[in-house]
Amino acid sequence: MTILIPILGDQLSHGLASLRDIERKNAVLLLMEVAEETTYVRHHKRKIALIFSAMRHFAEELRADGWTVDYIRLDDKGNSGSFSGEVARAAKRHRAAAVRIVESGEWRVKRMIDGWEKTLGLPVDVLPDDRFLCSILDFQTWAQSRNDLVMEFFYREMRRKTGLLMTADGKPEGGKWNLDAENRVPPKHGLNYPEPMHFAPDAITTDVMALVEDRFAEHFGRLEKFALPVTAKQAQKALRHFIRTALPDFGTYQDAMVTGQDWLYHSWLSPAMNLGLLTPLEVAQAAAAAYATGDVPLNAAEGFIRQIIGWREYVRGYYWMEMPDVADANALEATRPLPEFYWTGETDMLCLAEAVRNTRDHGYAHHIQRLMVLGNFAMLAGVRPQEVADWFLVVYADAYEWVELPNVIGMSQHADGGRLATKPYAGGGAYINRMSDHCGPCRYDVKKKTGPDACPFNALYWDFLARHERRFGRNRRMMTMYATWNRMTPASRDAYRSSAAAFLDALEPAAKGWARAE
Ligand code: FAD
Ligand code: DLZ
Ligand code: SF4
Repeated sequence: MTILIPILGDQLSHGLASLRDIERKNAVLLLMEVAEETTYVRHHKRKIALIFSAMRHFAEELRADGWTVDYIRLDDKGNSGSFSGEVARAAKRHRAAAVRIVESGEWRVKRMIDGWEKTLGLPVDVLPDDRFLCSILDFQTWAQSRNDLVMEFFYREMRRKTGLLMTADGKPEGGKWNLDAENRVPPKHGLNYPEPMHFAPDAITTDVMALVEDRFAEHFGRLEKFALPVTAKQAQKALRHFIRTALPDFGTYQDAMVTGQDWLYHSWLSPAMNLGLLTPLEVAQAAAAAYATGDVPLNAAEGFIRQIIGWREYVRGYYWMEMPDVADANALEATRPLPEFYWTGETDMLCLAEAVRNTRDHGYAHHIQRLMVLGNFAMLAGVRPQEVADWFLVVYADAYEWVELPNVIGMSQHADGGRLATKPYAGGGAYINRMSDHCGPCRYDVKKKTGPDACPFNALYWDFLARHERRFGRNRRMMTMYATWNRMTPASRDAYRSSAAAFLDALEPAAKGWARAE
């Protein structure tokens, strides 16, 4: 009796639940390169190359390990172009008696899988994805036991559950759960920024890059100098390299932005983790071990581990709890189209131009560029959150909807009405100036408040607060800002609002077709 085991492109883990407790001779593993997944949004070229290369490498490793693997390439004759089509063809080809699959990372794909029992006429066993530390059910149980969804409390539960950075008597290492007060220092001159480990493309990656250049030439992004890890072994090397060279300063400079420094002290491990080449637990454990041996300070280890066992698990739980409605959420009723410069990088605002360049070149921008530059601008400008979400899903090599959507809709656009974040992540030019070196050479003056030469973030910030005073005016965390706004003279308030309006009127909307084919 043959069991067909489809393995999706972000399930490239040897410890995957569907590969456990099964006789190899009874199983056929199916990996599928399908057109629908590459173009339902028109992903960054680097992301497609990464996924195909990692899938092809993983298939080779599985074969070497004694599994029977059926690998469908994008250009194979008869490729139906969809997961459902390929599973149906493979079920027939192998006379499968049943299908076994690990739950998908995306709602869209879950809906496809939910239909398979009926369309295939076979039993379909869907297993929980236990590469995550918190199951979908456990997150919902935690959420139902609370009035709000504050991440910090979820994170403490995860520290207790994993025992990471915990003392023998169940207390947080160093006496505090969260050491952010020691982090987020502005960049200084003379810092040495480490580079992430680069992996030269081998024959498999080179083939895939040629395929991507040929088939997806019109997609956003650059493929040159592709250097991402595409196997678990490479990803483990990248992890060790990060822990040695960058983690010690990760916490301190977590929010810094420096022109031409594309990674600073960040790990760039999200693509490997999200594909399954690294598990979150092994990454967090490696950081905790470096703290235990005295190689990294506590503020760095704690800050990094919090992102992984805290934020990463939290947004995944939030996604499955809030879908599908959250995808359409638009609490701030934002309707503006995404500006064209998100695709071209052609803007005089240097912070934004630099974030888009980074994104185009590497399929990467670090968290503060995503949140406080790209996301912040879109929210202040009132861009429709679904256009922002499409952009973020297209442009990052680590973007899968389960992690991208909560970060965009919840964290950066406040479009869920504050379910994920109690206060919008809004900031004016002063924040960007403090945390970066972008403002000095920018054509706009960050110190000017209004007028054509003033930093646009300044007027947009106050205009945003004014537009949403009914919603945020009583928010305890925003009262000081509203008190400042209300102390201004009517003439000052008008100057902010007309400066913002003039700037927004001149914004060129993005041409259609960048994110989704027309
Ligand atoms: P590091 O700074 O080295 O952090 C370590 C790890 O922590 C990351 O690799 C990631 O796995 C995890 N992490 C950190 N912050 C978050 C977070 N907010 N949510 C989930 N995991 C987190 N991350 C994605 O993996 N995919 C996305 O599509 C994505 N979209 C985002 C969109 C917006 C608007 C924002 C504000 C954040 C988004 N993030 C996303 C979260 C975060 O920005 C990236 O995980 C991080 O920049 C990846 O780079 P890194 O590996 O160098 O991270
Ligand atoms: C993002 C992506 C792309 C571009 N291509 C494929 C593919 O051809 N085959 C595949 O198995 N997965 C691909 N993926 C990932 C999926 O779109 C999807 O994000 C995950 O399977 C999560 O459900
Ligand atoms: Fe960005 Fe304003 Fe600074 Fe220019 S002045 S880099 S637009 S924050």
